[in-house]
Amino acid sequence: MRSNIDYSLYLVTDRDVLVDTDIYTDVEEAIKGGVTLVQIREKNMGTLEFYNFALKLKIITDKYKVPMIINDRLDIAQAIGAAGVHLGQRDMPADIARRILGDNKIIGVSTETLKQAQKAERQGADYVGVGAMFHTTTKDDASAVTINCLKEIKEGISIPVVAIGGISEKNVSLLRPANIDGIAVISAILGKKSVKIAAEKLGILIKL
Ligand code: TZP
Ligand code: MG
Repeated sequence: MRSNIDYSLYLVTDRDVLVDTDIYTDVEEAIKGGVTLVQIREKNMGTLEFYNFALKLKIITDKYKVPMIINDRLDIAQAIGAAGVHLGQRDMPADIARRILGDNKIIGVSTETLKQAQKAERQGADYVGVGAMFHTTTKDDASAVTINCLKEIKEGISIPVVAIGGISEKNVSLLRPANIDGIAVISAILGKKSVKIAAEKLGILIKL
């Protein structure tokens, strides 16, 4: 359980959407552009590769004092001393993850309904991710969540709510009625030629 975490501009990694540079440069540029939290999400990496990858990225996030969260893999999070984990509905249950990781780690859970979000909160999650809000090509199995449902989730739980899925500078303002705590993006930052400028632009838009 960690409070005082800034969820406002949450970057999730995916090496497949990068334009020219490498992920290390891009994550650093994104942080310079204002990203407040980074999640390492790698679906097709063996343990050793994932461990080395996350360790290298943590040097960058530590340099800027930005918390780094690992998708799914509690063991990798523990091994590198990450700030926490992000869990899907088919990953380790949040209460078990809490028992393993202790109270000082951030635990986030992906949710699509109020029921799932309430369960995550009961199980000790620090925040929920909600989506996909808009069409996304970055995750094949993401289902659609309406702005109304996002609002209902925000009003129905007390932990922070982060929207995800297809969020870009063009549609981010549509989320405003839900009064959420942050947006999580992959392609709207990492898919852009200037990652830093993309992060800066989104950072301005979320404050409007
Ligand atoms: N979970 C729900 S949608 C999504 C994840 C990880 C992908 C978000 O990627 P993008 O590029 O910001 O749409
Ligand atoms: Mg997962």
